[in-house]
Amino acid sequence: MKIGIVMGSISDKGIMDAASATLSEFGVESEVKILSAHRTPAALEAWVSDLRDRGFAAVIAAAGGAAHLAGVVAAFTTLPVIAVPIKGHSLEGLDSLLSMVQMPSGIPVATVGIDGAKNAALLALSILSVTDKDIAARLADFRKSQAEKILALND
Ligand code: RP5
Repeated sequence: MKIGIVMGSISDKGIMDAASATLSEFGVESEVKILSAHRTPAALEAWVSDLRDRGFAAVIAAAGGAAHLAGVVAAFTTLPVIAVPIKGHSLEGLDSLLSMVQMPSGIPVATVGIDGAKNAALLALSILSVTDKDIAARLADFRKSQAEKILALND
Protein backbone atom coordinates (compact mmCIF):
# COMPACT_ATOMS: atom_id res chain seq x y z
CA MET A 1 0.00 0.00 0.00
CA LYS A 2 1.07 3.60 -0.62
CA ILE A 3 1.24 6.68 1.61
CA GLY A 4 0.07 10.09 0.44
CA ILE A 5 2.18 13.10 1.38
CA VAL A 6 0.68 16.54 0.86
CA MET A 7 2.08 19.94 1.84
CA GLY A 8 0.61 23.40 1.64
CA SER A 9 3.52 25.05 -0.16
CA ILE A 10 6.74 24.25 -1.98
CA SER A 11 8.38 26.09 0.94
CA ASP A 12 7.49 23.05 3.13
CA LYS A 13 9.39 20.61 0.90
CA GLY A 14 12.80 20.98 2.57
CA ILE A 15 11.31 19.68 5.81
CA MET A 16 9.01 17.09 4.22
CA ASP A 17 11.67 15.39 2.08
CA ALA A 18 12.53 13.44 5.25
CA ALA A 19 9.09 11.81 5.17
CA SER A 20 9.36 10.44 1.63
CA ALA A 21 13.01 9.47 2.26
CA THR A 22 12.08 7.49 5.39
CA LEU A 23 9.26 5.68 3.57
CA SER A 24 11.65 4.86 0.71
CA GLU A 25 14.15 3.40 3.19
CA PHE A 26 11.42 0.95 4.22
CA GLY A 27 10.50 0.18 0.60
CA VAL A 28 7.17 1.99 0.79
CA GLU A 29 5.97 4.07 -2.13
CA SER A 30 4.63 7.59 -1.55
CA GLU A 31 2.87 10.12 -3.75
CA VAL A 32 3.88 13.70 -2.98
CA LYS A 33 1.60 16.68 -3.75
CA ILE A 34 1.78 20.43 -3.19
CA LEU A 35 -1.85 21.37 -2.53
CA SER A 36 -3.37 23.96 -0.22
CA ALA A 37 -6.60 23.98 1.77
CA HIS A 38 -6.89 27.69 0.98
CA ARG A 39 -5.13 28.27 -2.35
CA THR A 40 -6.19 25.10 -4.25
CA PRO A 41 -9.21 23.67 -2.35
CA ALA A 42 -10.91 22.00 -5.34
CA ALA A 43 -7.72 20.24 -6.46
CA LEU A 44 -7.10 19.10 -2.86
CA GLU A 45 -10.58 17.57 -2.61
CA ALA A 46 -10.17 15.84 -5.98
CA TRP A 47 -6.83 14.29 -4.94
CA VAL A 48 -7.97 13.16 -1.48
CA SER A 49 -11.37 11.78 -2.44
CA ASP A 50 -10.24 8.60 -4.21
CA LEU A 51 -7.05 7.81 -2.28
CA ARG A 52 -8.63 4.78 -0.57
CA ASP A 53 -9.81 3.39 -3.92
CA ARG A 54 -6.29 3.96 -5.32
CA GLY A 55 -4.71 1.79 -2.60
CA PHE A 56 -3.42 4.35 -0.13
CA ALA A 57 -3.25 3.44 3.59
CA ALA A 58 -2.74 6.88 5.18
CA VAL A 59 -2.03 10.53 4.38
CA ILE A 60 0.68 12.75 5.84
CA ALA A 61 -0.36 16.42 5.63
CA ALA A 62 2.11 19.23 6.41
CA ALA A 63 1.37 22.93 6.68
CA GLY A 64 2.51 26.06 8.43
CA GLY A 65 0.67 29.13 9.65
CA ALA A 66 -3.08 28.64 10.06
CA ALA A 67 -2.43 25.01 9.00
CA HIS A 68 -5.90 23.82 8.04
CA LEU A 69 -4.57 21.32 5.49
CA ALA A 70 -4.59 18.13 7.58
CA GLY A 71 -8.06 18.89 8.92
CA VAL A 72 -9.47 19.46 5.46
CA VAL A 73 -7.83 16.26 4.20
CA ALA A 74 -9.48 14.40 7.10
CA ALA A 75 -12.81 15.95 6.15
CA PHE A 76 -12.62 14.25 2.74
CA THR A 77 -11.34 10.78 3.74
CA THR A 78 -11.68 8.21 6.53
CA LEU A 79 -8.07 7.09 5.98
CA PRO A 80 -5.72 7.90 8.89
CA VAL A 81 -4.35 11.46 8.56
CA ILE A 82 -1.03 12.41 10.18
CA ALA A 83 -0.47 16.15 10.59
CA VAL A 84 2.97 17.79 10.53
CA PRO A 85 3.07 21.38 11.84
CA ILE A 86 5.69 23.34 9.91
CA LYS A 87 7.80 25.91 11.76
CA GLY A 88 6.78 29.31 10.43
CA HIS A 89 8.51 32.67 10.49
CA SER A 90 6.37 34.47 13.06
CA LEU A 91 5.28 32.01 15.75
CA GLU A 92 7.86 29.22 15.40
CA GLY A 93 5.23 26.64 14.41
CA LEU A 94 3.29 26.85 17.66
CA ASP A 95 0.35 28.34 15.72
CA SER A 96 0.29 25.35 13.36
CA LEU A 97 0.71 22.82 16.17
CA LEU A 98 -2.20 24.25 18.16
CA SER A 99 -4.39 24.48 15.07
CA MET A 100 -3.71 20.87 14.10
CA VAL A 101 -4.29 19.32 17.53
CA GLN A 102 -7.55 21.20 18.10
CA MET A 103 -9.67 19.31 15.57
CA PRO A 104 -13.41 19.15 16.22
CA SER A 105 -14.72 15.93 17.76
CA GLY A 106 -15.58 13.46 14.99
CA ILE A 107 -12.81 14.41 12.53
CA PRO A 108 -9.49 13.28 14.06
CA VAL A 109 -5.95 13.81 12.87
CA ALA A 110 -2.81 12.44 14.57
CA THR A 111 -0.35 15.29 15.03
CA VAL A 112 3.42 14.85 15.35
CA GLY A 113 5.87 17.47 16.63
CA ILE A 114 6.83 20.68 14.82
CA ASP A 115 8.77 19.76 11.64
CA GLY A 116 8.33 16.09 12.62
CA ALA A 117 8.43 14.70 9.08
CA LYS A 118 10.46 11.60 9.99
CA ASN A 119 8.15 10.66 12.87
CA ALA A 120 5.13 11.15 10.59
CA ALA A 121 6.61 8.59 8.19
CA LEU A 122 7.44 6.20 11.03
CA LEU A 123 3.86 6.49 12.32
CA ALA A 124 2.54 5.76 8.82
CA LEU A 125 4.82 2.71 8.73
CA SER A 126 3.41 1.58 12.09
CA ILE A 127 -0.08 1.78 10.59
CA LEU A 128 1.05 -0.33 7.62
CA SER A 129 2.74 -2.81 9.99
CA VAL A 130 -0.64 -3.88 11.41
CA THR A 131 -1.21 -5.95 8.26
CA ASP A 132 2.30 -6.07 6.72
CA LYS A 133 4.66 -8.45 8.57
CA ASP A 134 7.68 -7.35 6.52
CA ILE A 135 7.28 -3.73 7.56
CA ALA A 136 6.68 -4.83 11.17
CA ALA A 137 10.01 -6.70 11.09
CA ARG A 138 11.81 -3.72 9.51
CA LEU A 139 10.43 -1.39 12.18
CA ALA A 140 11.64 -3.75 14.92
CA ASP A 141 15.11 -3.79 13.28
CA PHE A 142 15.09 0.02 13.07
CA ARG A 143 14.30 0.35 16.79
CA LYS A 144 17.03 -2.20 17.69
CA SER A 145 19.64 -0.47 15.56
CA GLN A 146 18.66 2.95 16.93
CA ALA A 147 19.06 1.71 20.51
CA GLU A 148 22.40 0.04 19.71
CA LYS A 149 23.79 3.29 18.25
CA ILE A 150 22.82 5.23 21.37
CA LEU A 151 24.15 2.58 23.77
CA ALA A 152 27.46 2.43 21.82
CA LEU A 153 28.00 6.10 22.70
CA ASN A 154 28.42 4.96 26.31
CA ASP A 155 31.22 2.46 25.60
C1 RP5 B 1 1.10 27.28 4.55
O1 RP5 B 1 1.66 28.53 4.67
C2 RP5 B 1 2.17 26.42 3.93
O2 RP5 B 1 2.01 25.09 4.35
C3 RP5 B 1 3.46 27.02 4.40
O3 RP5 B 1 4.01 26.34 5.51
C4 RP5 B 1 3.06 28.43 4.83
C5 RP5 B 1 3.75 29.49 4.00
O4 RP5 B 1 3.50 29.23 2.63
P1 RP5 B 1 4.24 30.12 1.52
O5 RP5 B 1 3.78 31.52 1.72
O6 RP5 B 1 5.73 29.95 1.76
O7 RP5 B 1 3.82 29.54 0.20
O8 RP5 B 1 -0.03 27.28 3.76
